[in-house]
Amino acid sequence: MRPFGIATLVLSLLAAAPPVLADGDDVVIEDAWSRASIGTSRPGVAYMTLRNTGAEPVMVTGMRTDLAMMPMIHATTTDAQGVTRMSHMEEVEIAAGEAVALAPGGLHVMLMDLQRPMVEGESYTLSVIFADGTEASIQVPILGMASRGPAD
Ligand SMILES: [Cu+2]
Repeated sequence: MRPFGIATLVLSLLAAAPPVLADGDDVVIEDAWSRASIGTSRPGVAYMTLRNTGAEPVMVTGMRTDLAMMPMIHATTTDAQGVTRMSHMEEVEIAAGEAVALAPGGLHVMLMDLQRPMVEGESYTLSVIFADGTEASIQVPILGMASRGPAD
C-alpha cells in the first residue's frame, strides 16, 4: 500500500498554515522627502515615516537607489557635551503597529556618493530593503535646500 495517507496529511497541514506575507507588504511609507544638494561632493539626505501595519515586527536592513552608490541609515545622537554624531545603523526594527520616523535631528537616510545633483522639484526612486529580502520602492520628492519637511 502506498502512503497516500501521510502525503495527504502533510498537504493539509501546509494548506492550513497562514499565508506568509513579505515584510514590505506590511509597511506603509509616508511623507518621504529629500533636500536639494549643492552638487555631488556632499552626501544627500532623505526622510520618511515607516509604519508597520502588520502583527509582527519588521526589520529594515538598508536602502537602495541609483541616485547614490551608498545609501545608509544613520542615527544622530547628541551627547551631554552637546557634541552631535552620526552612526551607521545596520538595521532598524519597526514594532508591530508602530511607526519609525526618519526626520531632521534623528534617524535619516544618508545618500553617500551621489551620482547626480539633487535638484529641487525633481524626484527619485528609493527602495527600502527588509530583512526577508523584499523591497518597497517609493518616489521621493526633492524639496528646497532650507526645507524642514513636506509641510513647509
Ligand atoms: Cu548621516
